[in-house]
Amino acid sequence: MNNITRSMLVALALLLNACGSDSGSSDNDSNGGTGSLSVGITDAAIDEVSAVNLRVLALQLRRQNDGAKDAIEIDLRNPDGTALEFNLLNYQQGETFPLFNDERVPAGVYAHARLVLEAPAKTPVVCAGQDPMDGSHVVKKAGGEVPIFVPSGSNNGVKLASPFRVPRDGEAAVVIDFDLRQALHRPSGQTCYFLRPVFRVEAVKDTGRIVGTVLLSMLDGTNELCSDNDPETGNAIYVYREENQTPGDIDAVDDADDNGQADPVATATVRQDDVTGDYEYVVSFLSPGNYTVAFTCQADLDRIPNPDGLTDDEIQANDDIVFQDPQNAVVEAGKTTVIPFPSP
Ligand SMILES: [Ca+2]
Ligand SMILES: [Ca+2]
Ligand SMILES: [Ca+2]
Ligand SMILES: [Ca+2]
Repeated sequence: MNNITRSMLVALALLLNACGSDSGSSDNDSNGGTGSLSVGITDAAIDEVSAVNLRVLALQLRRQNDGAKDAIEIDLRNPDGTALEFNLLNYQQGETFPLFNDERVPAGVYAHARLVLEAPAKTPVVCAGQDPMDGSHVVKKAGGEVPIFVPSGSNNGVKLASPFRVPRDGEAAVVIDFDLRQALHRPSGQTCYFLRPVFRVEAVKDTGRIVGTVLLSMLDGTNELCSDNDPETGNAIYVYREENQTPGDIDAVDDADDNGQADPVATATVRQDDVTGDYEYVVSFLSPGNYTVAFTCQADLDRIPNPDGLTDDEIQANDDIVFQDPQNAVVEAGKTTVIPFPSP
């Protein structure tokens, strides 16, 4: 099958090396020295685009205890000053694009990250009139390039659920997992694709993955739980932190106000293997722990929140999509956990 419907996992691999020590007065990494950092990027999927060409200018990182200090900025532009451009869709299913390697950064625990993208339009209207080639843009399957708009309110970066440490005189490799299913959408009535900063940053050596197959009868419409009878569309695996969670959609409603439904921490597109014909998924770069994993063949009906929406419904994007066969999964560092659908 086409490889466009697969999960777009954009891993931004970041390798950090800490070095030196300027004060030596504390064993707290935040108080001196640097380390080496390397970062790669990977992603998860949407069905209607054939390329998501991000132009990245910089990565900003903030340590846990830095308070109001300026973020540490790593310039990612090419030597000629142009943005670093790559197609996120080329880095999926555990593949990563190296953003940089062995960059010297202050040692410490990093808890906040922001990717600075080239996306010049300040409003959706300006974006609609912009030449797509002037910044980050998508290429539609149906043909044509469309600019990417980054709403100002969603340009503040993300607080990391799994802060990572760059040891003094040591090194760290992290991956930025950009979940496009949760990040990229085109609100109704809009020309541009909107990009929310929905990504995770994980220390590569401390992560594991979940893989599995999905039986054809769960996704071809025969069980009447799918959005259509096309086995190529709308199929995704949603992953939730902690076991025994009630699977929920991608929305801006907290669990407690959402009938106890959890919000996914990661998603992966189910795709057909060209050789075996099996429908498969891979969720990479998960920190160790307990998870709930569920399948849906209605992912195409799952809207994502639009903070600039005109109605509460658009802002929250709370959708009642059907999940099949939620199962618990344990992830261990360096290991692969196999979760087939249906459960054995
Ligand atoms: Ca379908
Ligand atoms: Ca929710
Ligand atoms: Ca939704
Ligand atoms: Ca919900």
